[in-house]
Amino acid sequence: MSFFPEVKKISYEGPDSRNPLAFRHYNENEIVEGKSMKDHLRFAVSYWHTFRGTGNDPFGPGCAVRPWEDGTDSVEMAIKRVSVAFEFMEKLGVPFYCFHDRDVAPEGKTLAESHKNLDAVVAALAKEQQRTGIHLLWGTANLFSNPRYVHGASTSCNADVFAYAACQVKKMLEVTKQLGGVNYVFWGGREGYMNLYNTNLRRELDHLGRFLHLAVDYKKKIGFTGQFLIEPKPKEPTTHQYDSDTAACMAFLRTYNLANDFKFNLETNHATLAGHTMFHEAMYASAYGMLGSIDANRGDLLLGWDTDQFPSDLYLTAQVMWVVLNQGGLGSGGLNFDAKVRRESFEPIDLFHAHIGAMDSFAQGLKIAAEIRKDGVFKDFIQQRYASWDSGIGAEIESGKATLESLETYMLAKGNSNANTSGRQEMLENIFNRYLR
Ligand code: XUL
Ligand code: CO
Repeated sequence: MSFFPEVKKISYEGPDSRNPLAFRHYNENEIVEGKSMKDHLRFAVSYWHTFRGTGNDPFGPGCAVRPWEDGTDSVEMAIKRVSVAFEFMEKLGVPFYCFHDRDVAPEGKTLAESHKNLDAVVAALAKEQQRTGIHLLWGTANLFSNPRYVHGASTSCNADVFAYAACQVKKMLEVTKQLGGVNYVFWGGREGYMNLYNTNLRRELDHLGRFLHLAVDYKKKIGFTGQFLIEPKPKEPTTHQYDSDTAACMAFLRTYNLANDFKFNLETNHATLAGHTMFHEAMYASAYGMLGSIDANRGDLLLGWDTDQFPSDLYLTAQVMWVVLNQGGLGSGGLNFDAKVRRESFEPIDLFHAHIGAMDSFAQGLKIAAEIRKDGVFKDFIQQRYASWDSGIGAEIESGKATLESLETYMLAKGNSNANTSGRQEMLENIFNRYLR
């Protein structure tokens, strides 16, 4: 039985194609810098948006047309949905997917019942992974939807809630390992506060640190070798999330002695909500060897919330891929489309249009970034810009040899500093535009 009978496997037709159900840039076997596009980009579909999204918003209920849904939240429906998901992903040609425990299976009345429901659906996921060769990029636990998480999960004022959340993570670590997942994501759902009058901030952060340590310990115990990823987000649903941006998360991870066990899963719309560009967040994480994976989406710059739109901006994709190529790839990470079709795009075929466009945007961004790297324009400029640090006084400062006294002796003898040179920002922006074609 087919759920998308009108769609054949999406193929690459080249930049001149006018077929909206074809790739114009994503050619999975095309080699860029010695590696296939498929291996560079490691695209993943998000189960929650693509197979559980209904198009509901604060002003109205869901309106998405999904003919396969029977209106129940049963295990049978969940298993049928697995077939829908894998047919979609196979036709799209993505190598990976990602899910939360509660995306794939209904929550039961007790923890035991929830585990049982999940096991039943995981068996179906394993079978489909086997059949299609599609892999799990990462698993995660939904520690934010159930009303028990109203005050947070590991940062809840209620210790029982911490315990329940820990059980969900334990189970999802086992499931992710069982399905061969190559990463595990922690997004701090409601780990933050709405109001400081009722919040013991230090105690909550200590609990978050404790929670992540328990996960690291269990990961080692069961021999799960996937990479742990933390996903920063500054606000929404809480006023202030503890994992607000890359720099704040790094301070947190270092404070709680977790920096060696985590990398980042950076999401574009979270970066913009934090008042940064994704370019900044990616560069910051990469500079410290911490850029592990990406939730590839975008926000609407005129709206102040997490709109989770599909990426289509070539500046964004080229900048991100430039950072990724410069660090030698994403390792076990990938580009997960944590993105949802607009409420107005309610037909199943819109799911294809959205993913095709996003994959093409990143494939084009990859090609642009590779061209820029081939010519070495920015690299050479930056190297030249910092040349004063390569020898003489600059090298003495960097190596730790210089003291305030030695710097004074140096400058008293010299009299004044060397003249500065221009940063050439506009010229460099013009050069970047040269590659956008
Ligand atoms: C929420 C968000 C999550 C995480 C996984 O804004 O991005 O979907 O990616 O929990
Ligand atoms: Co995300």
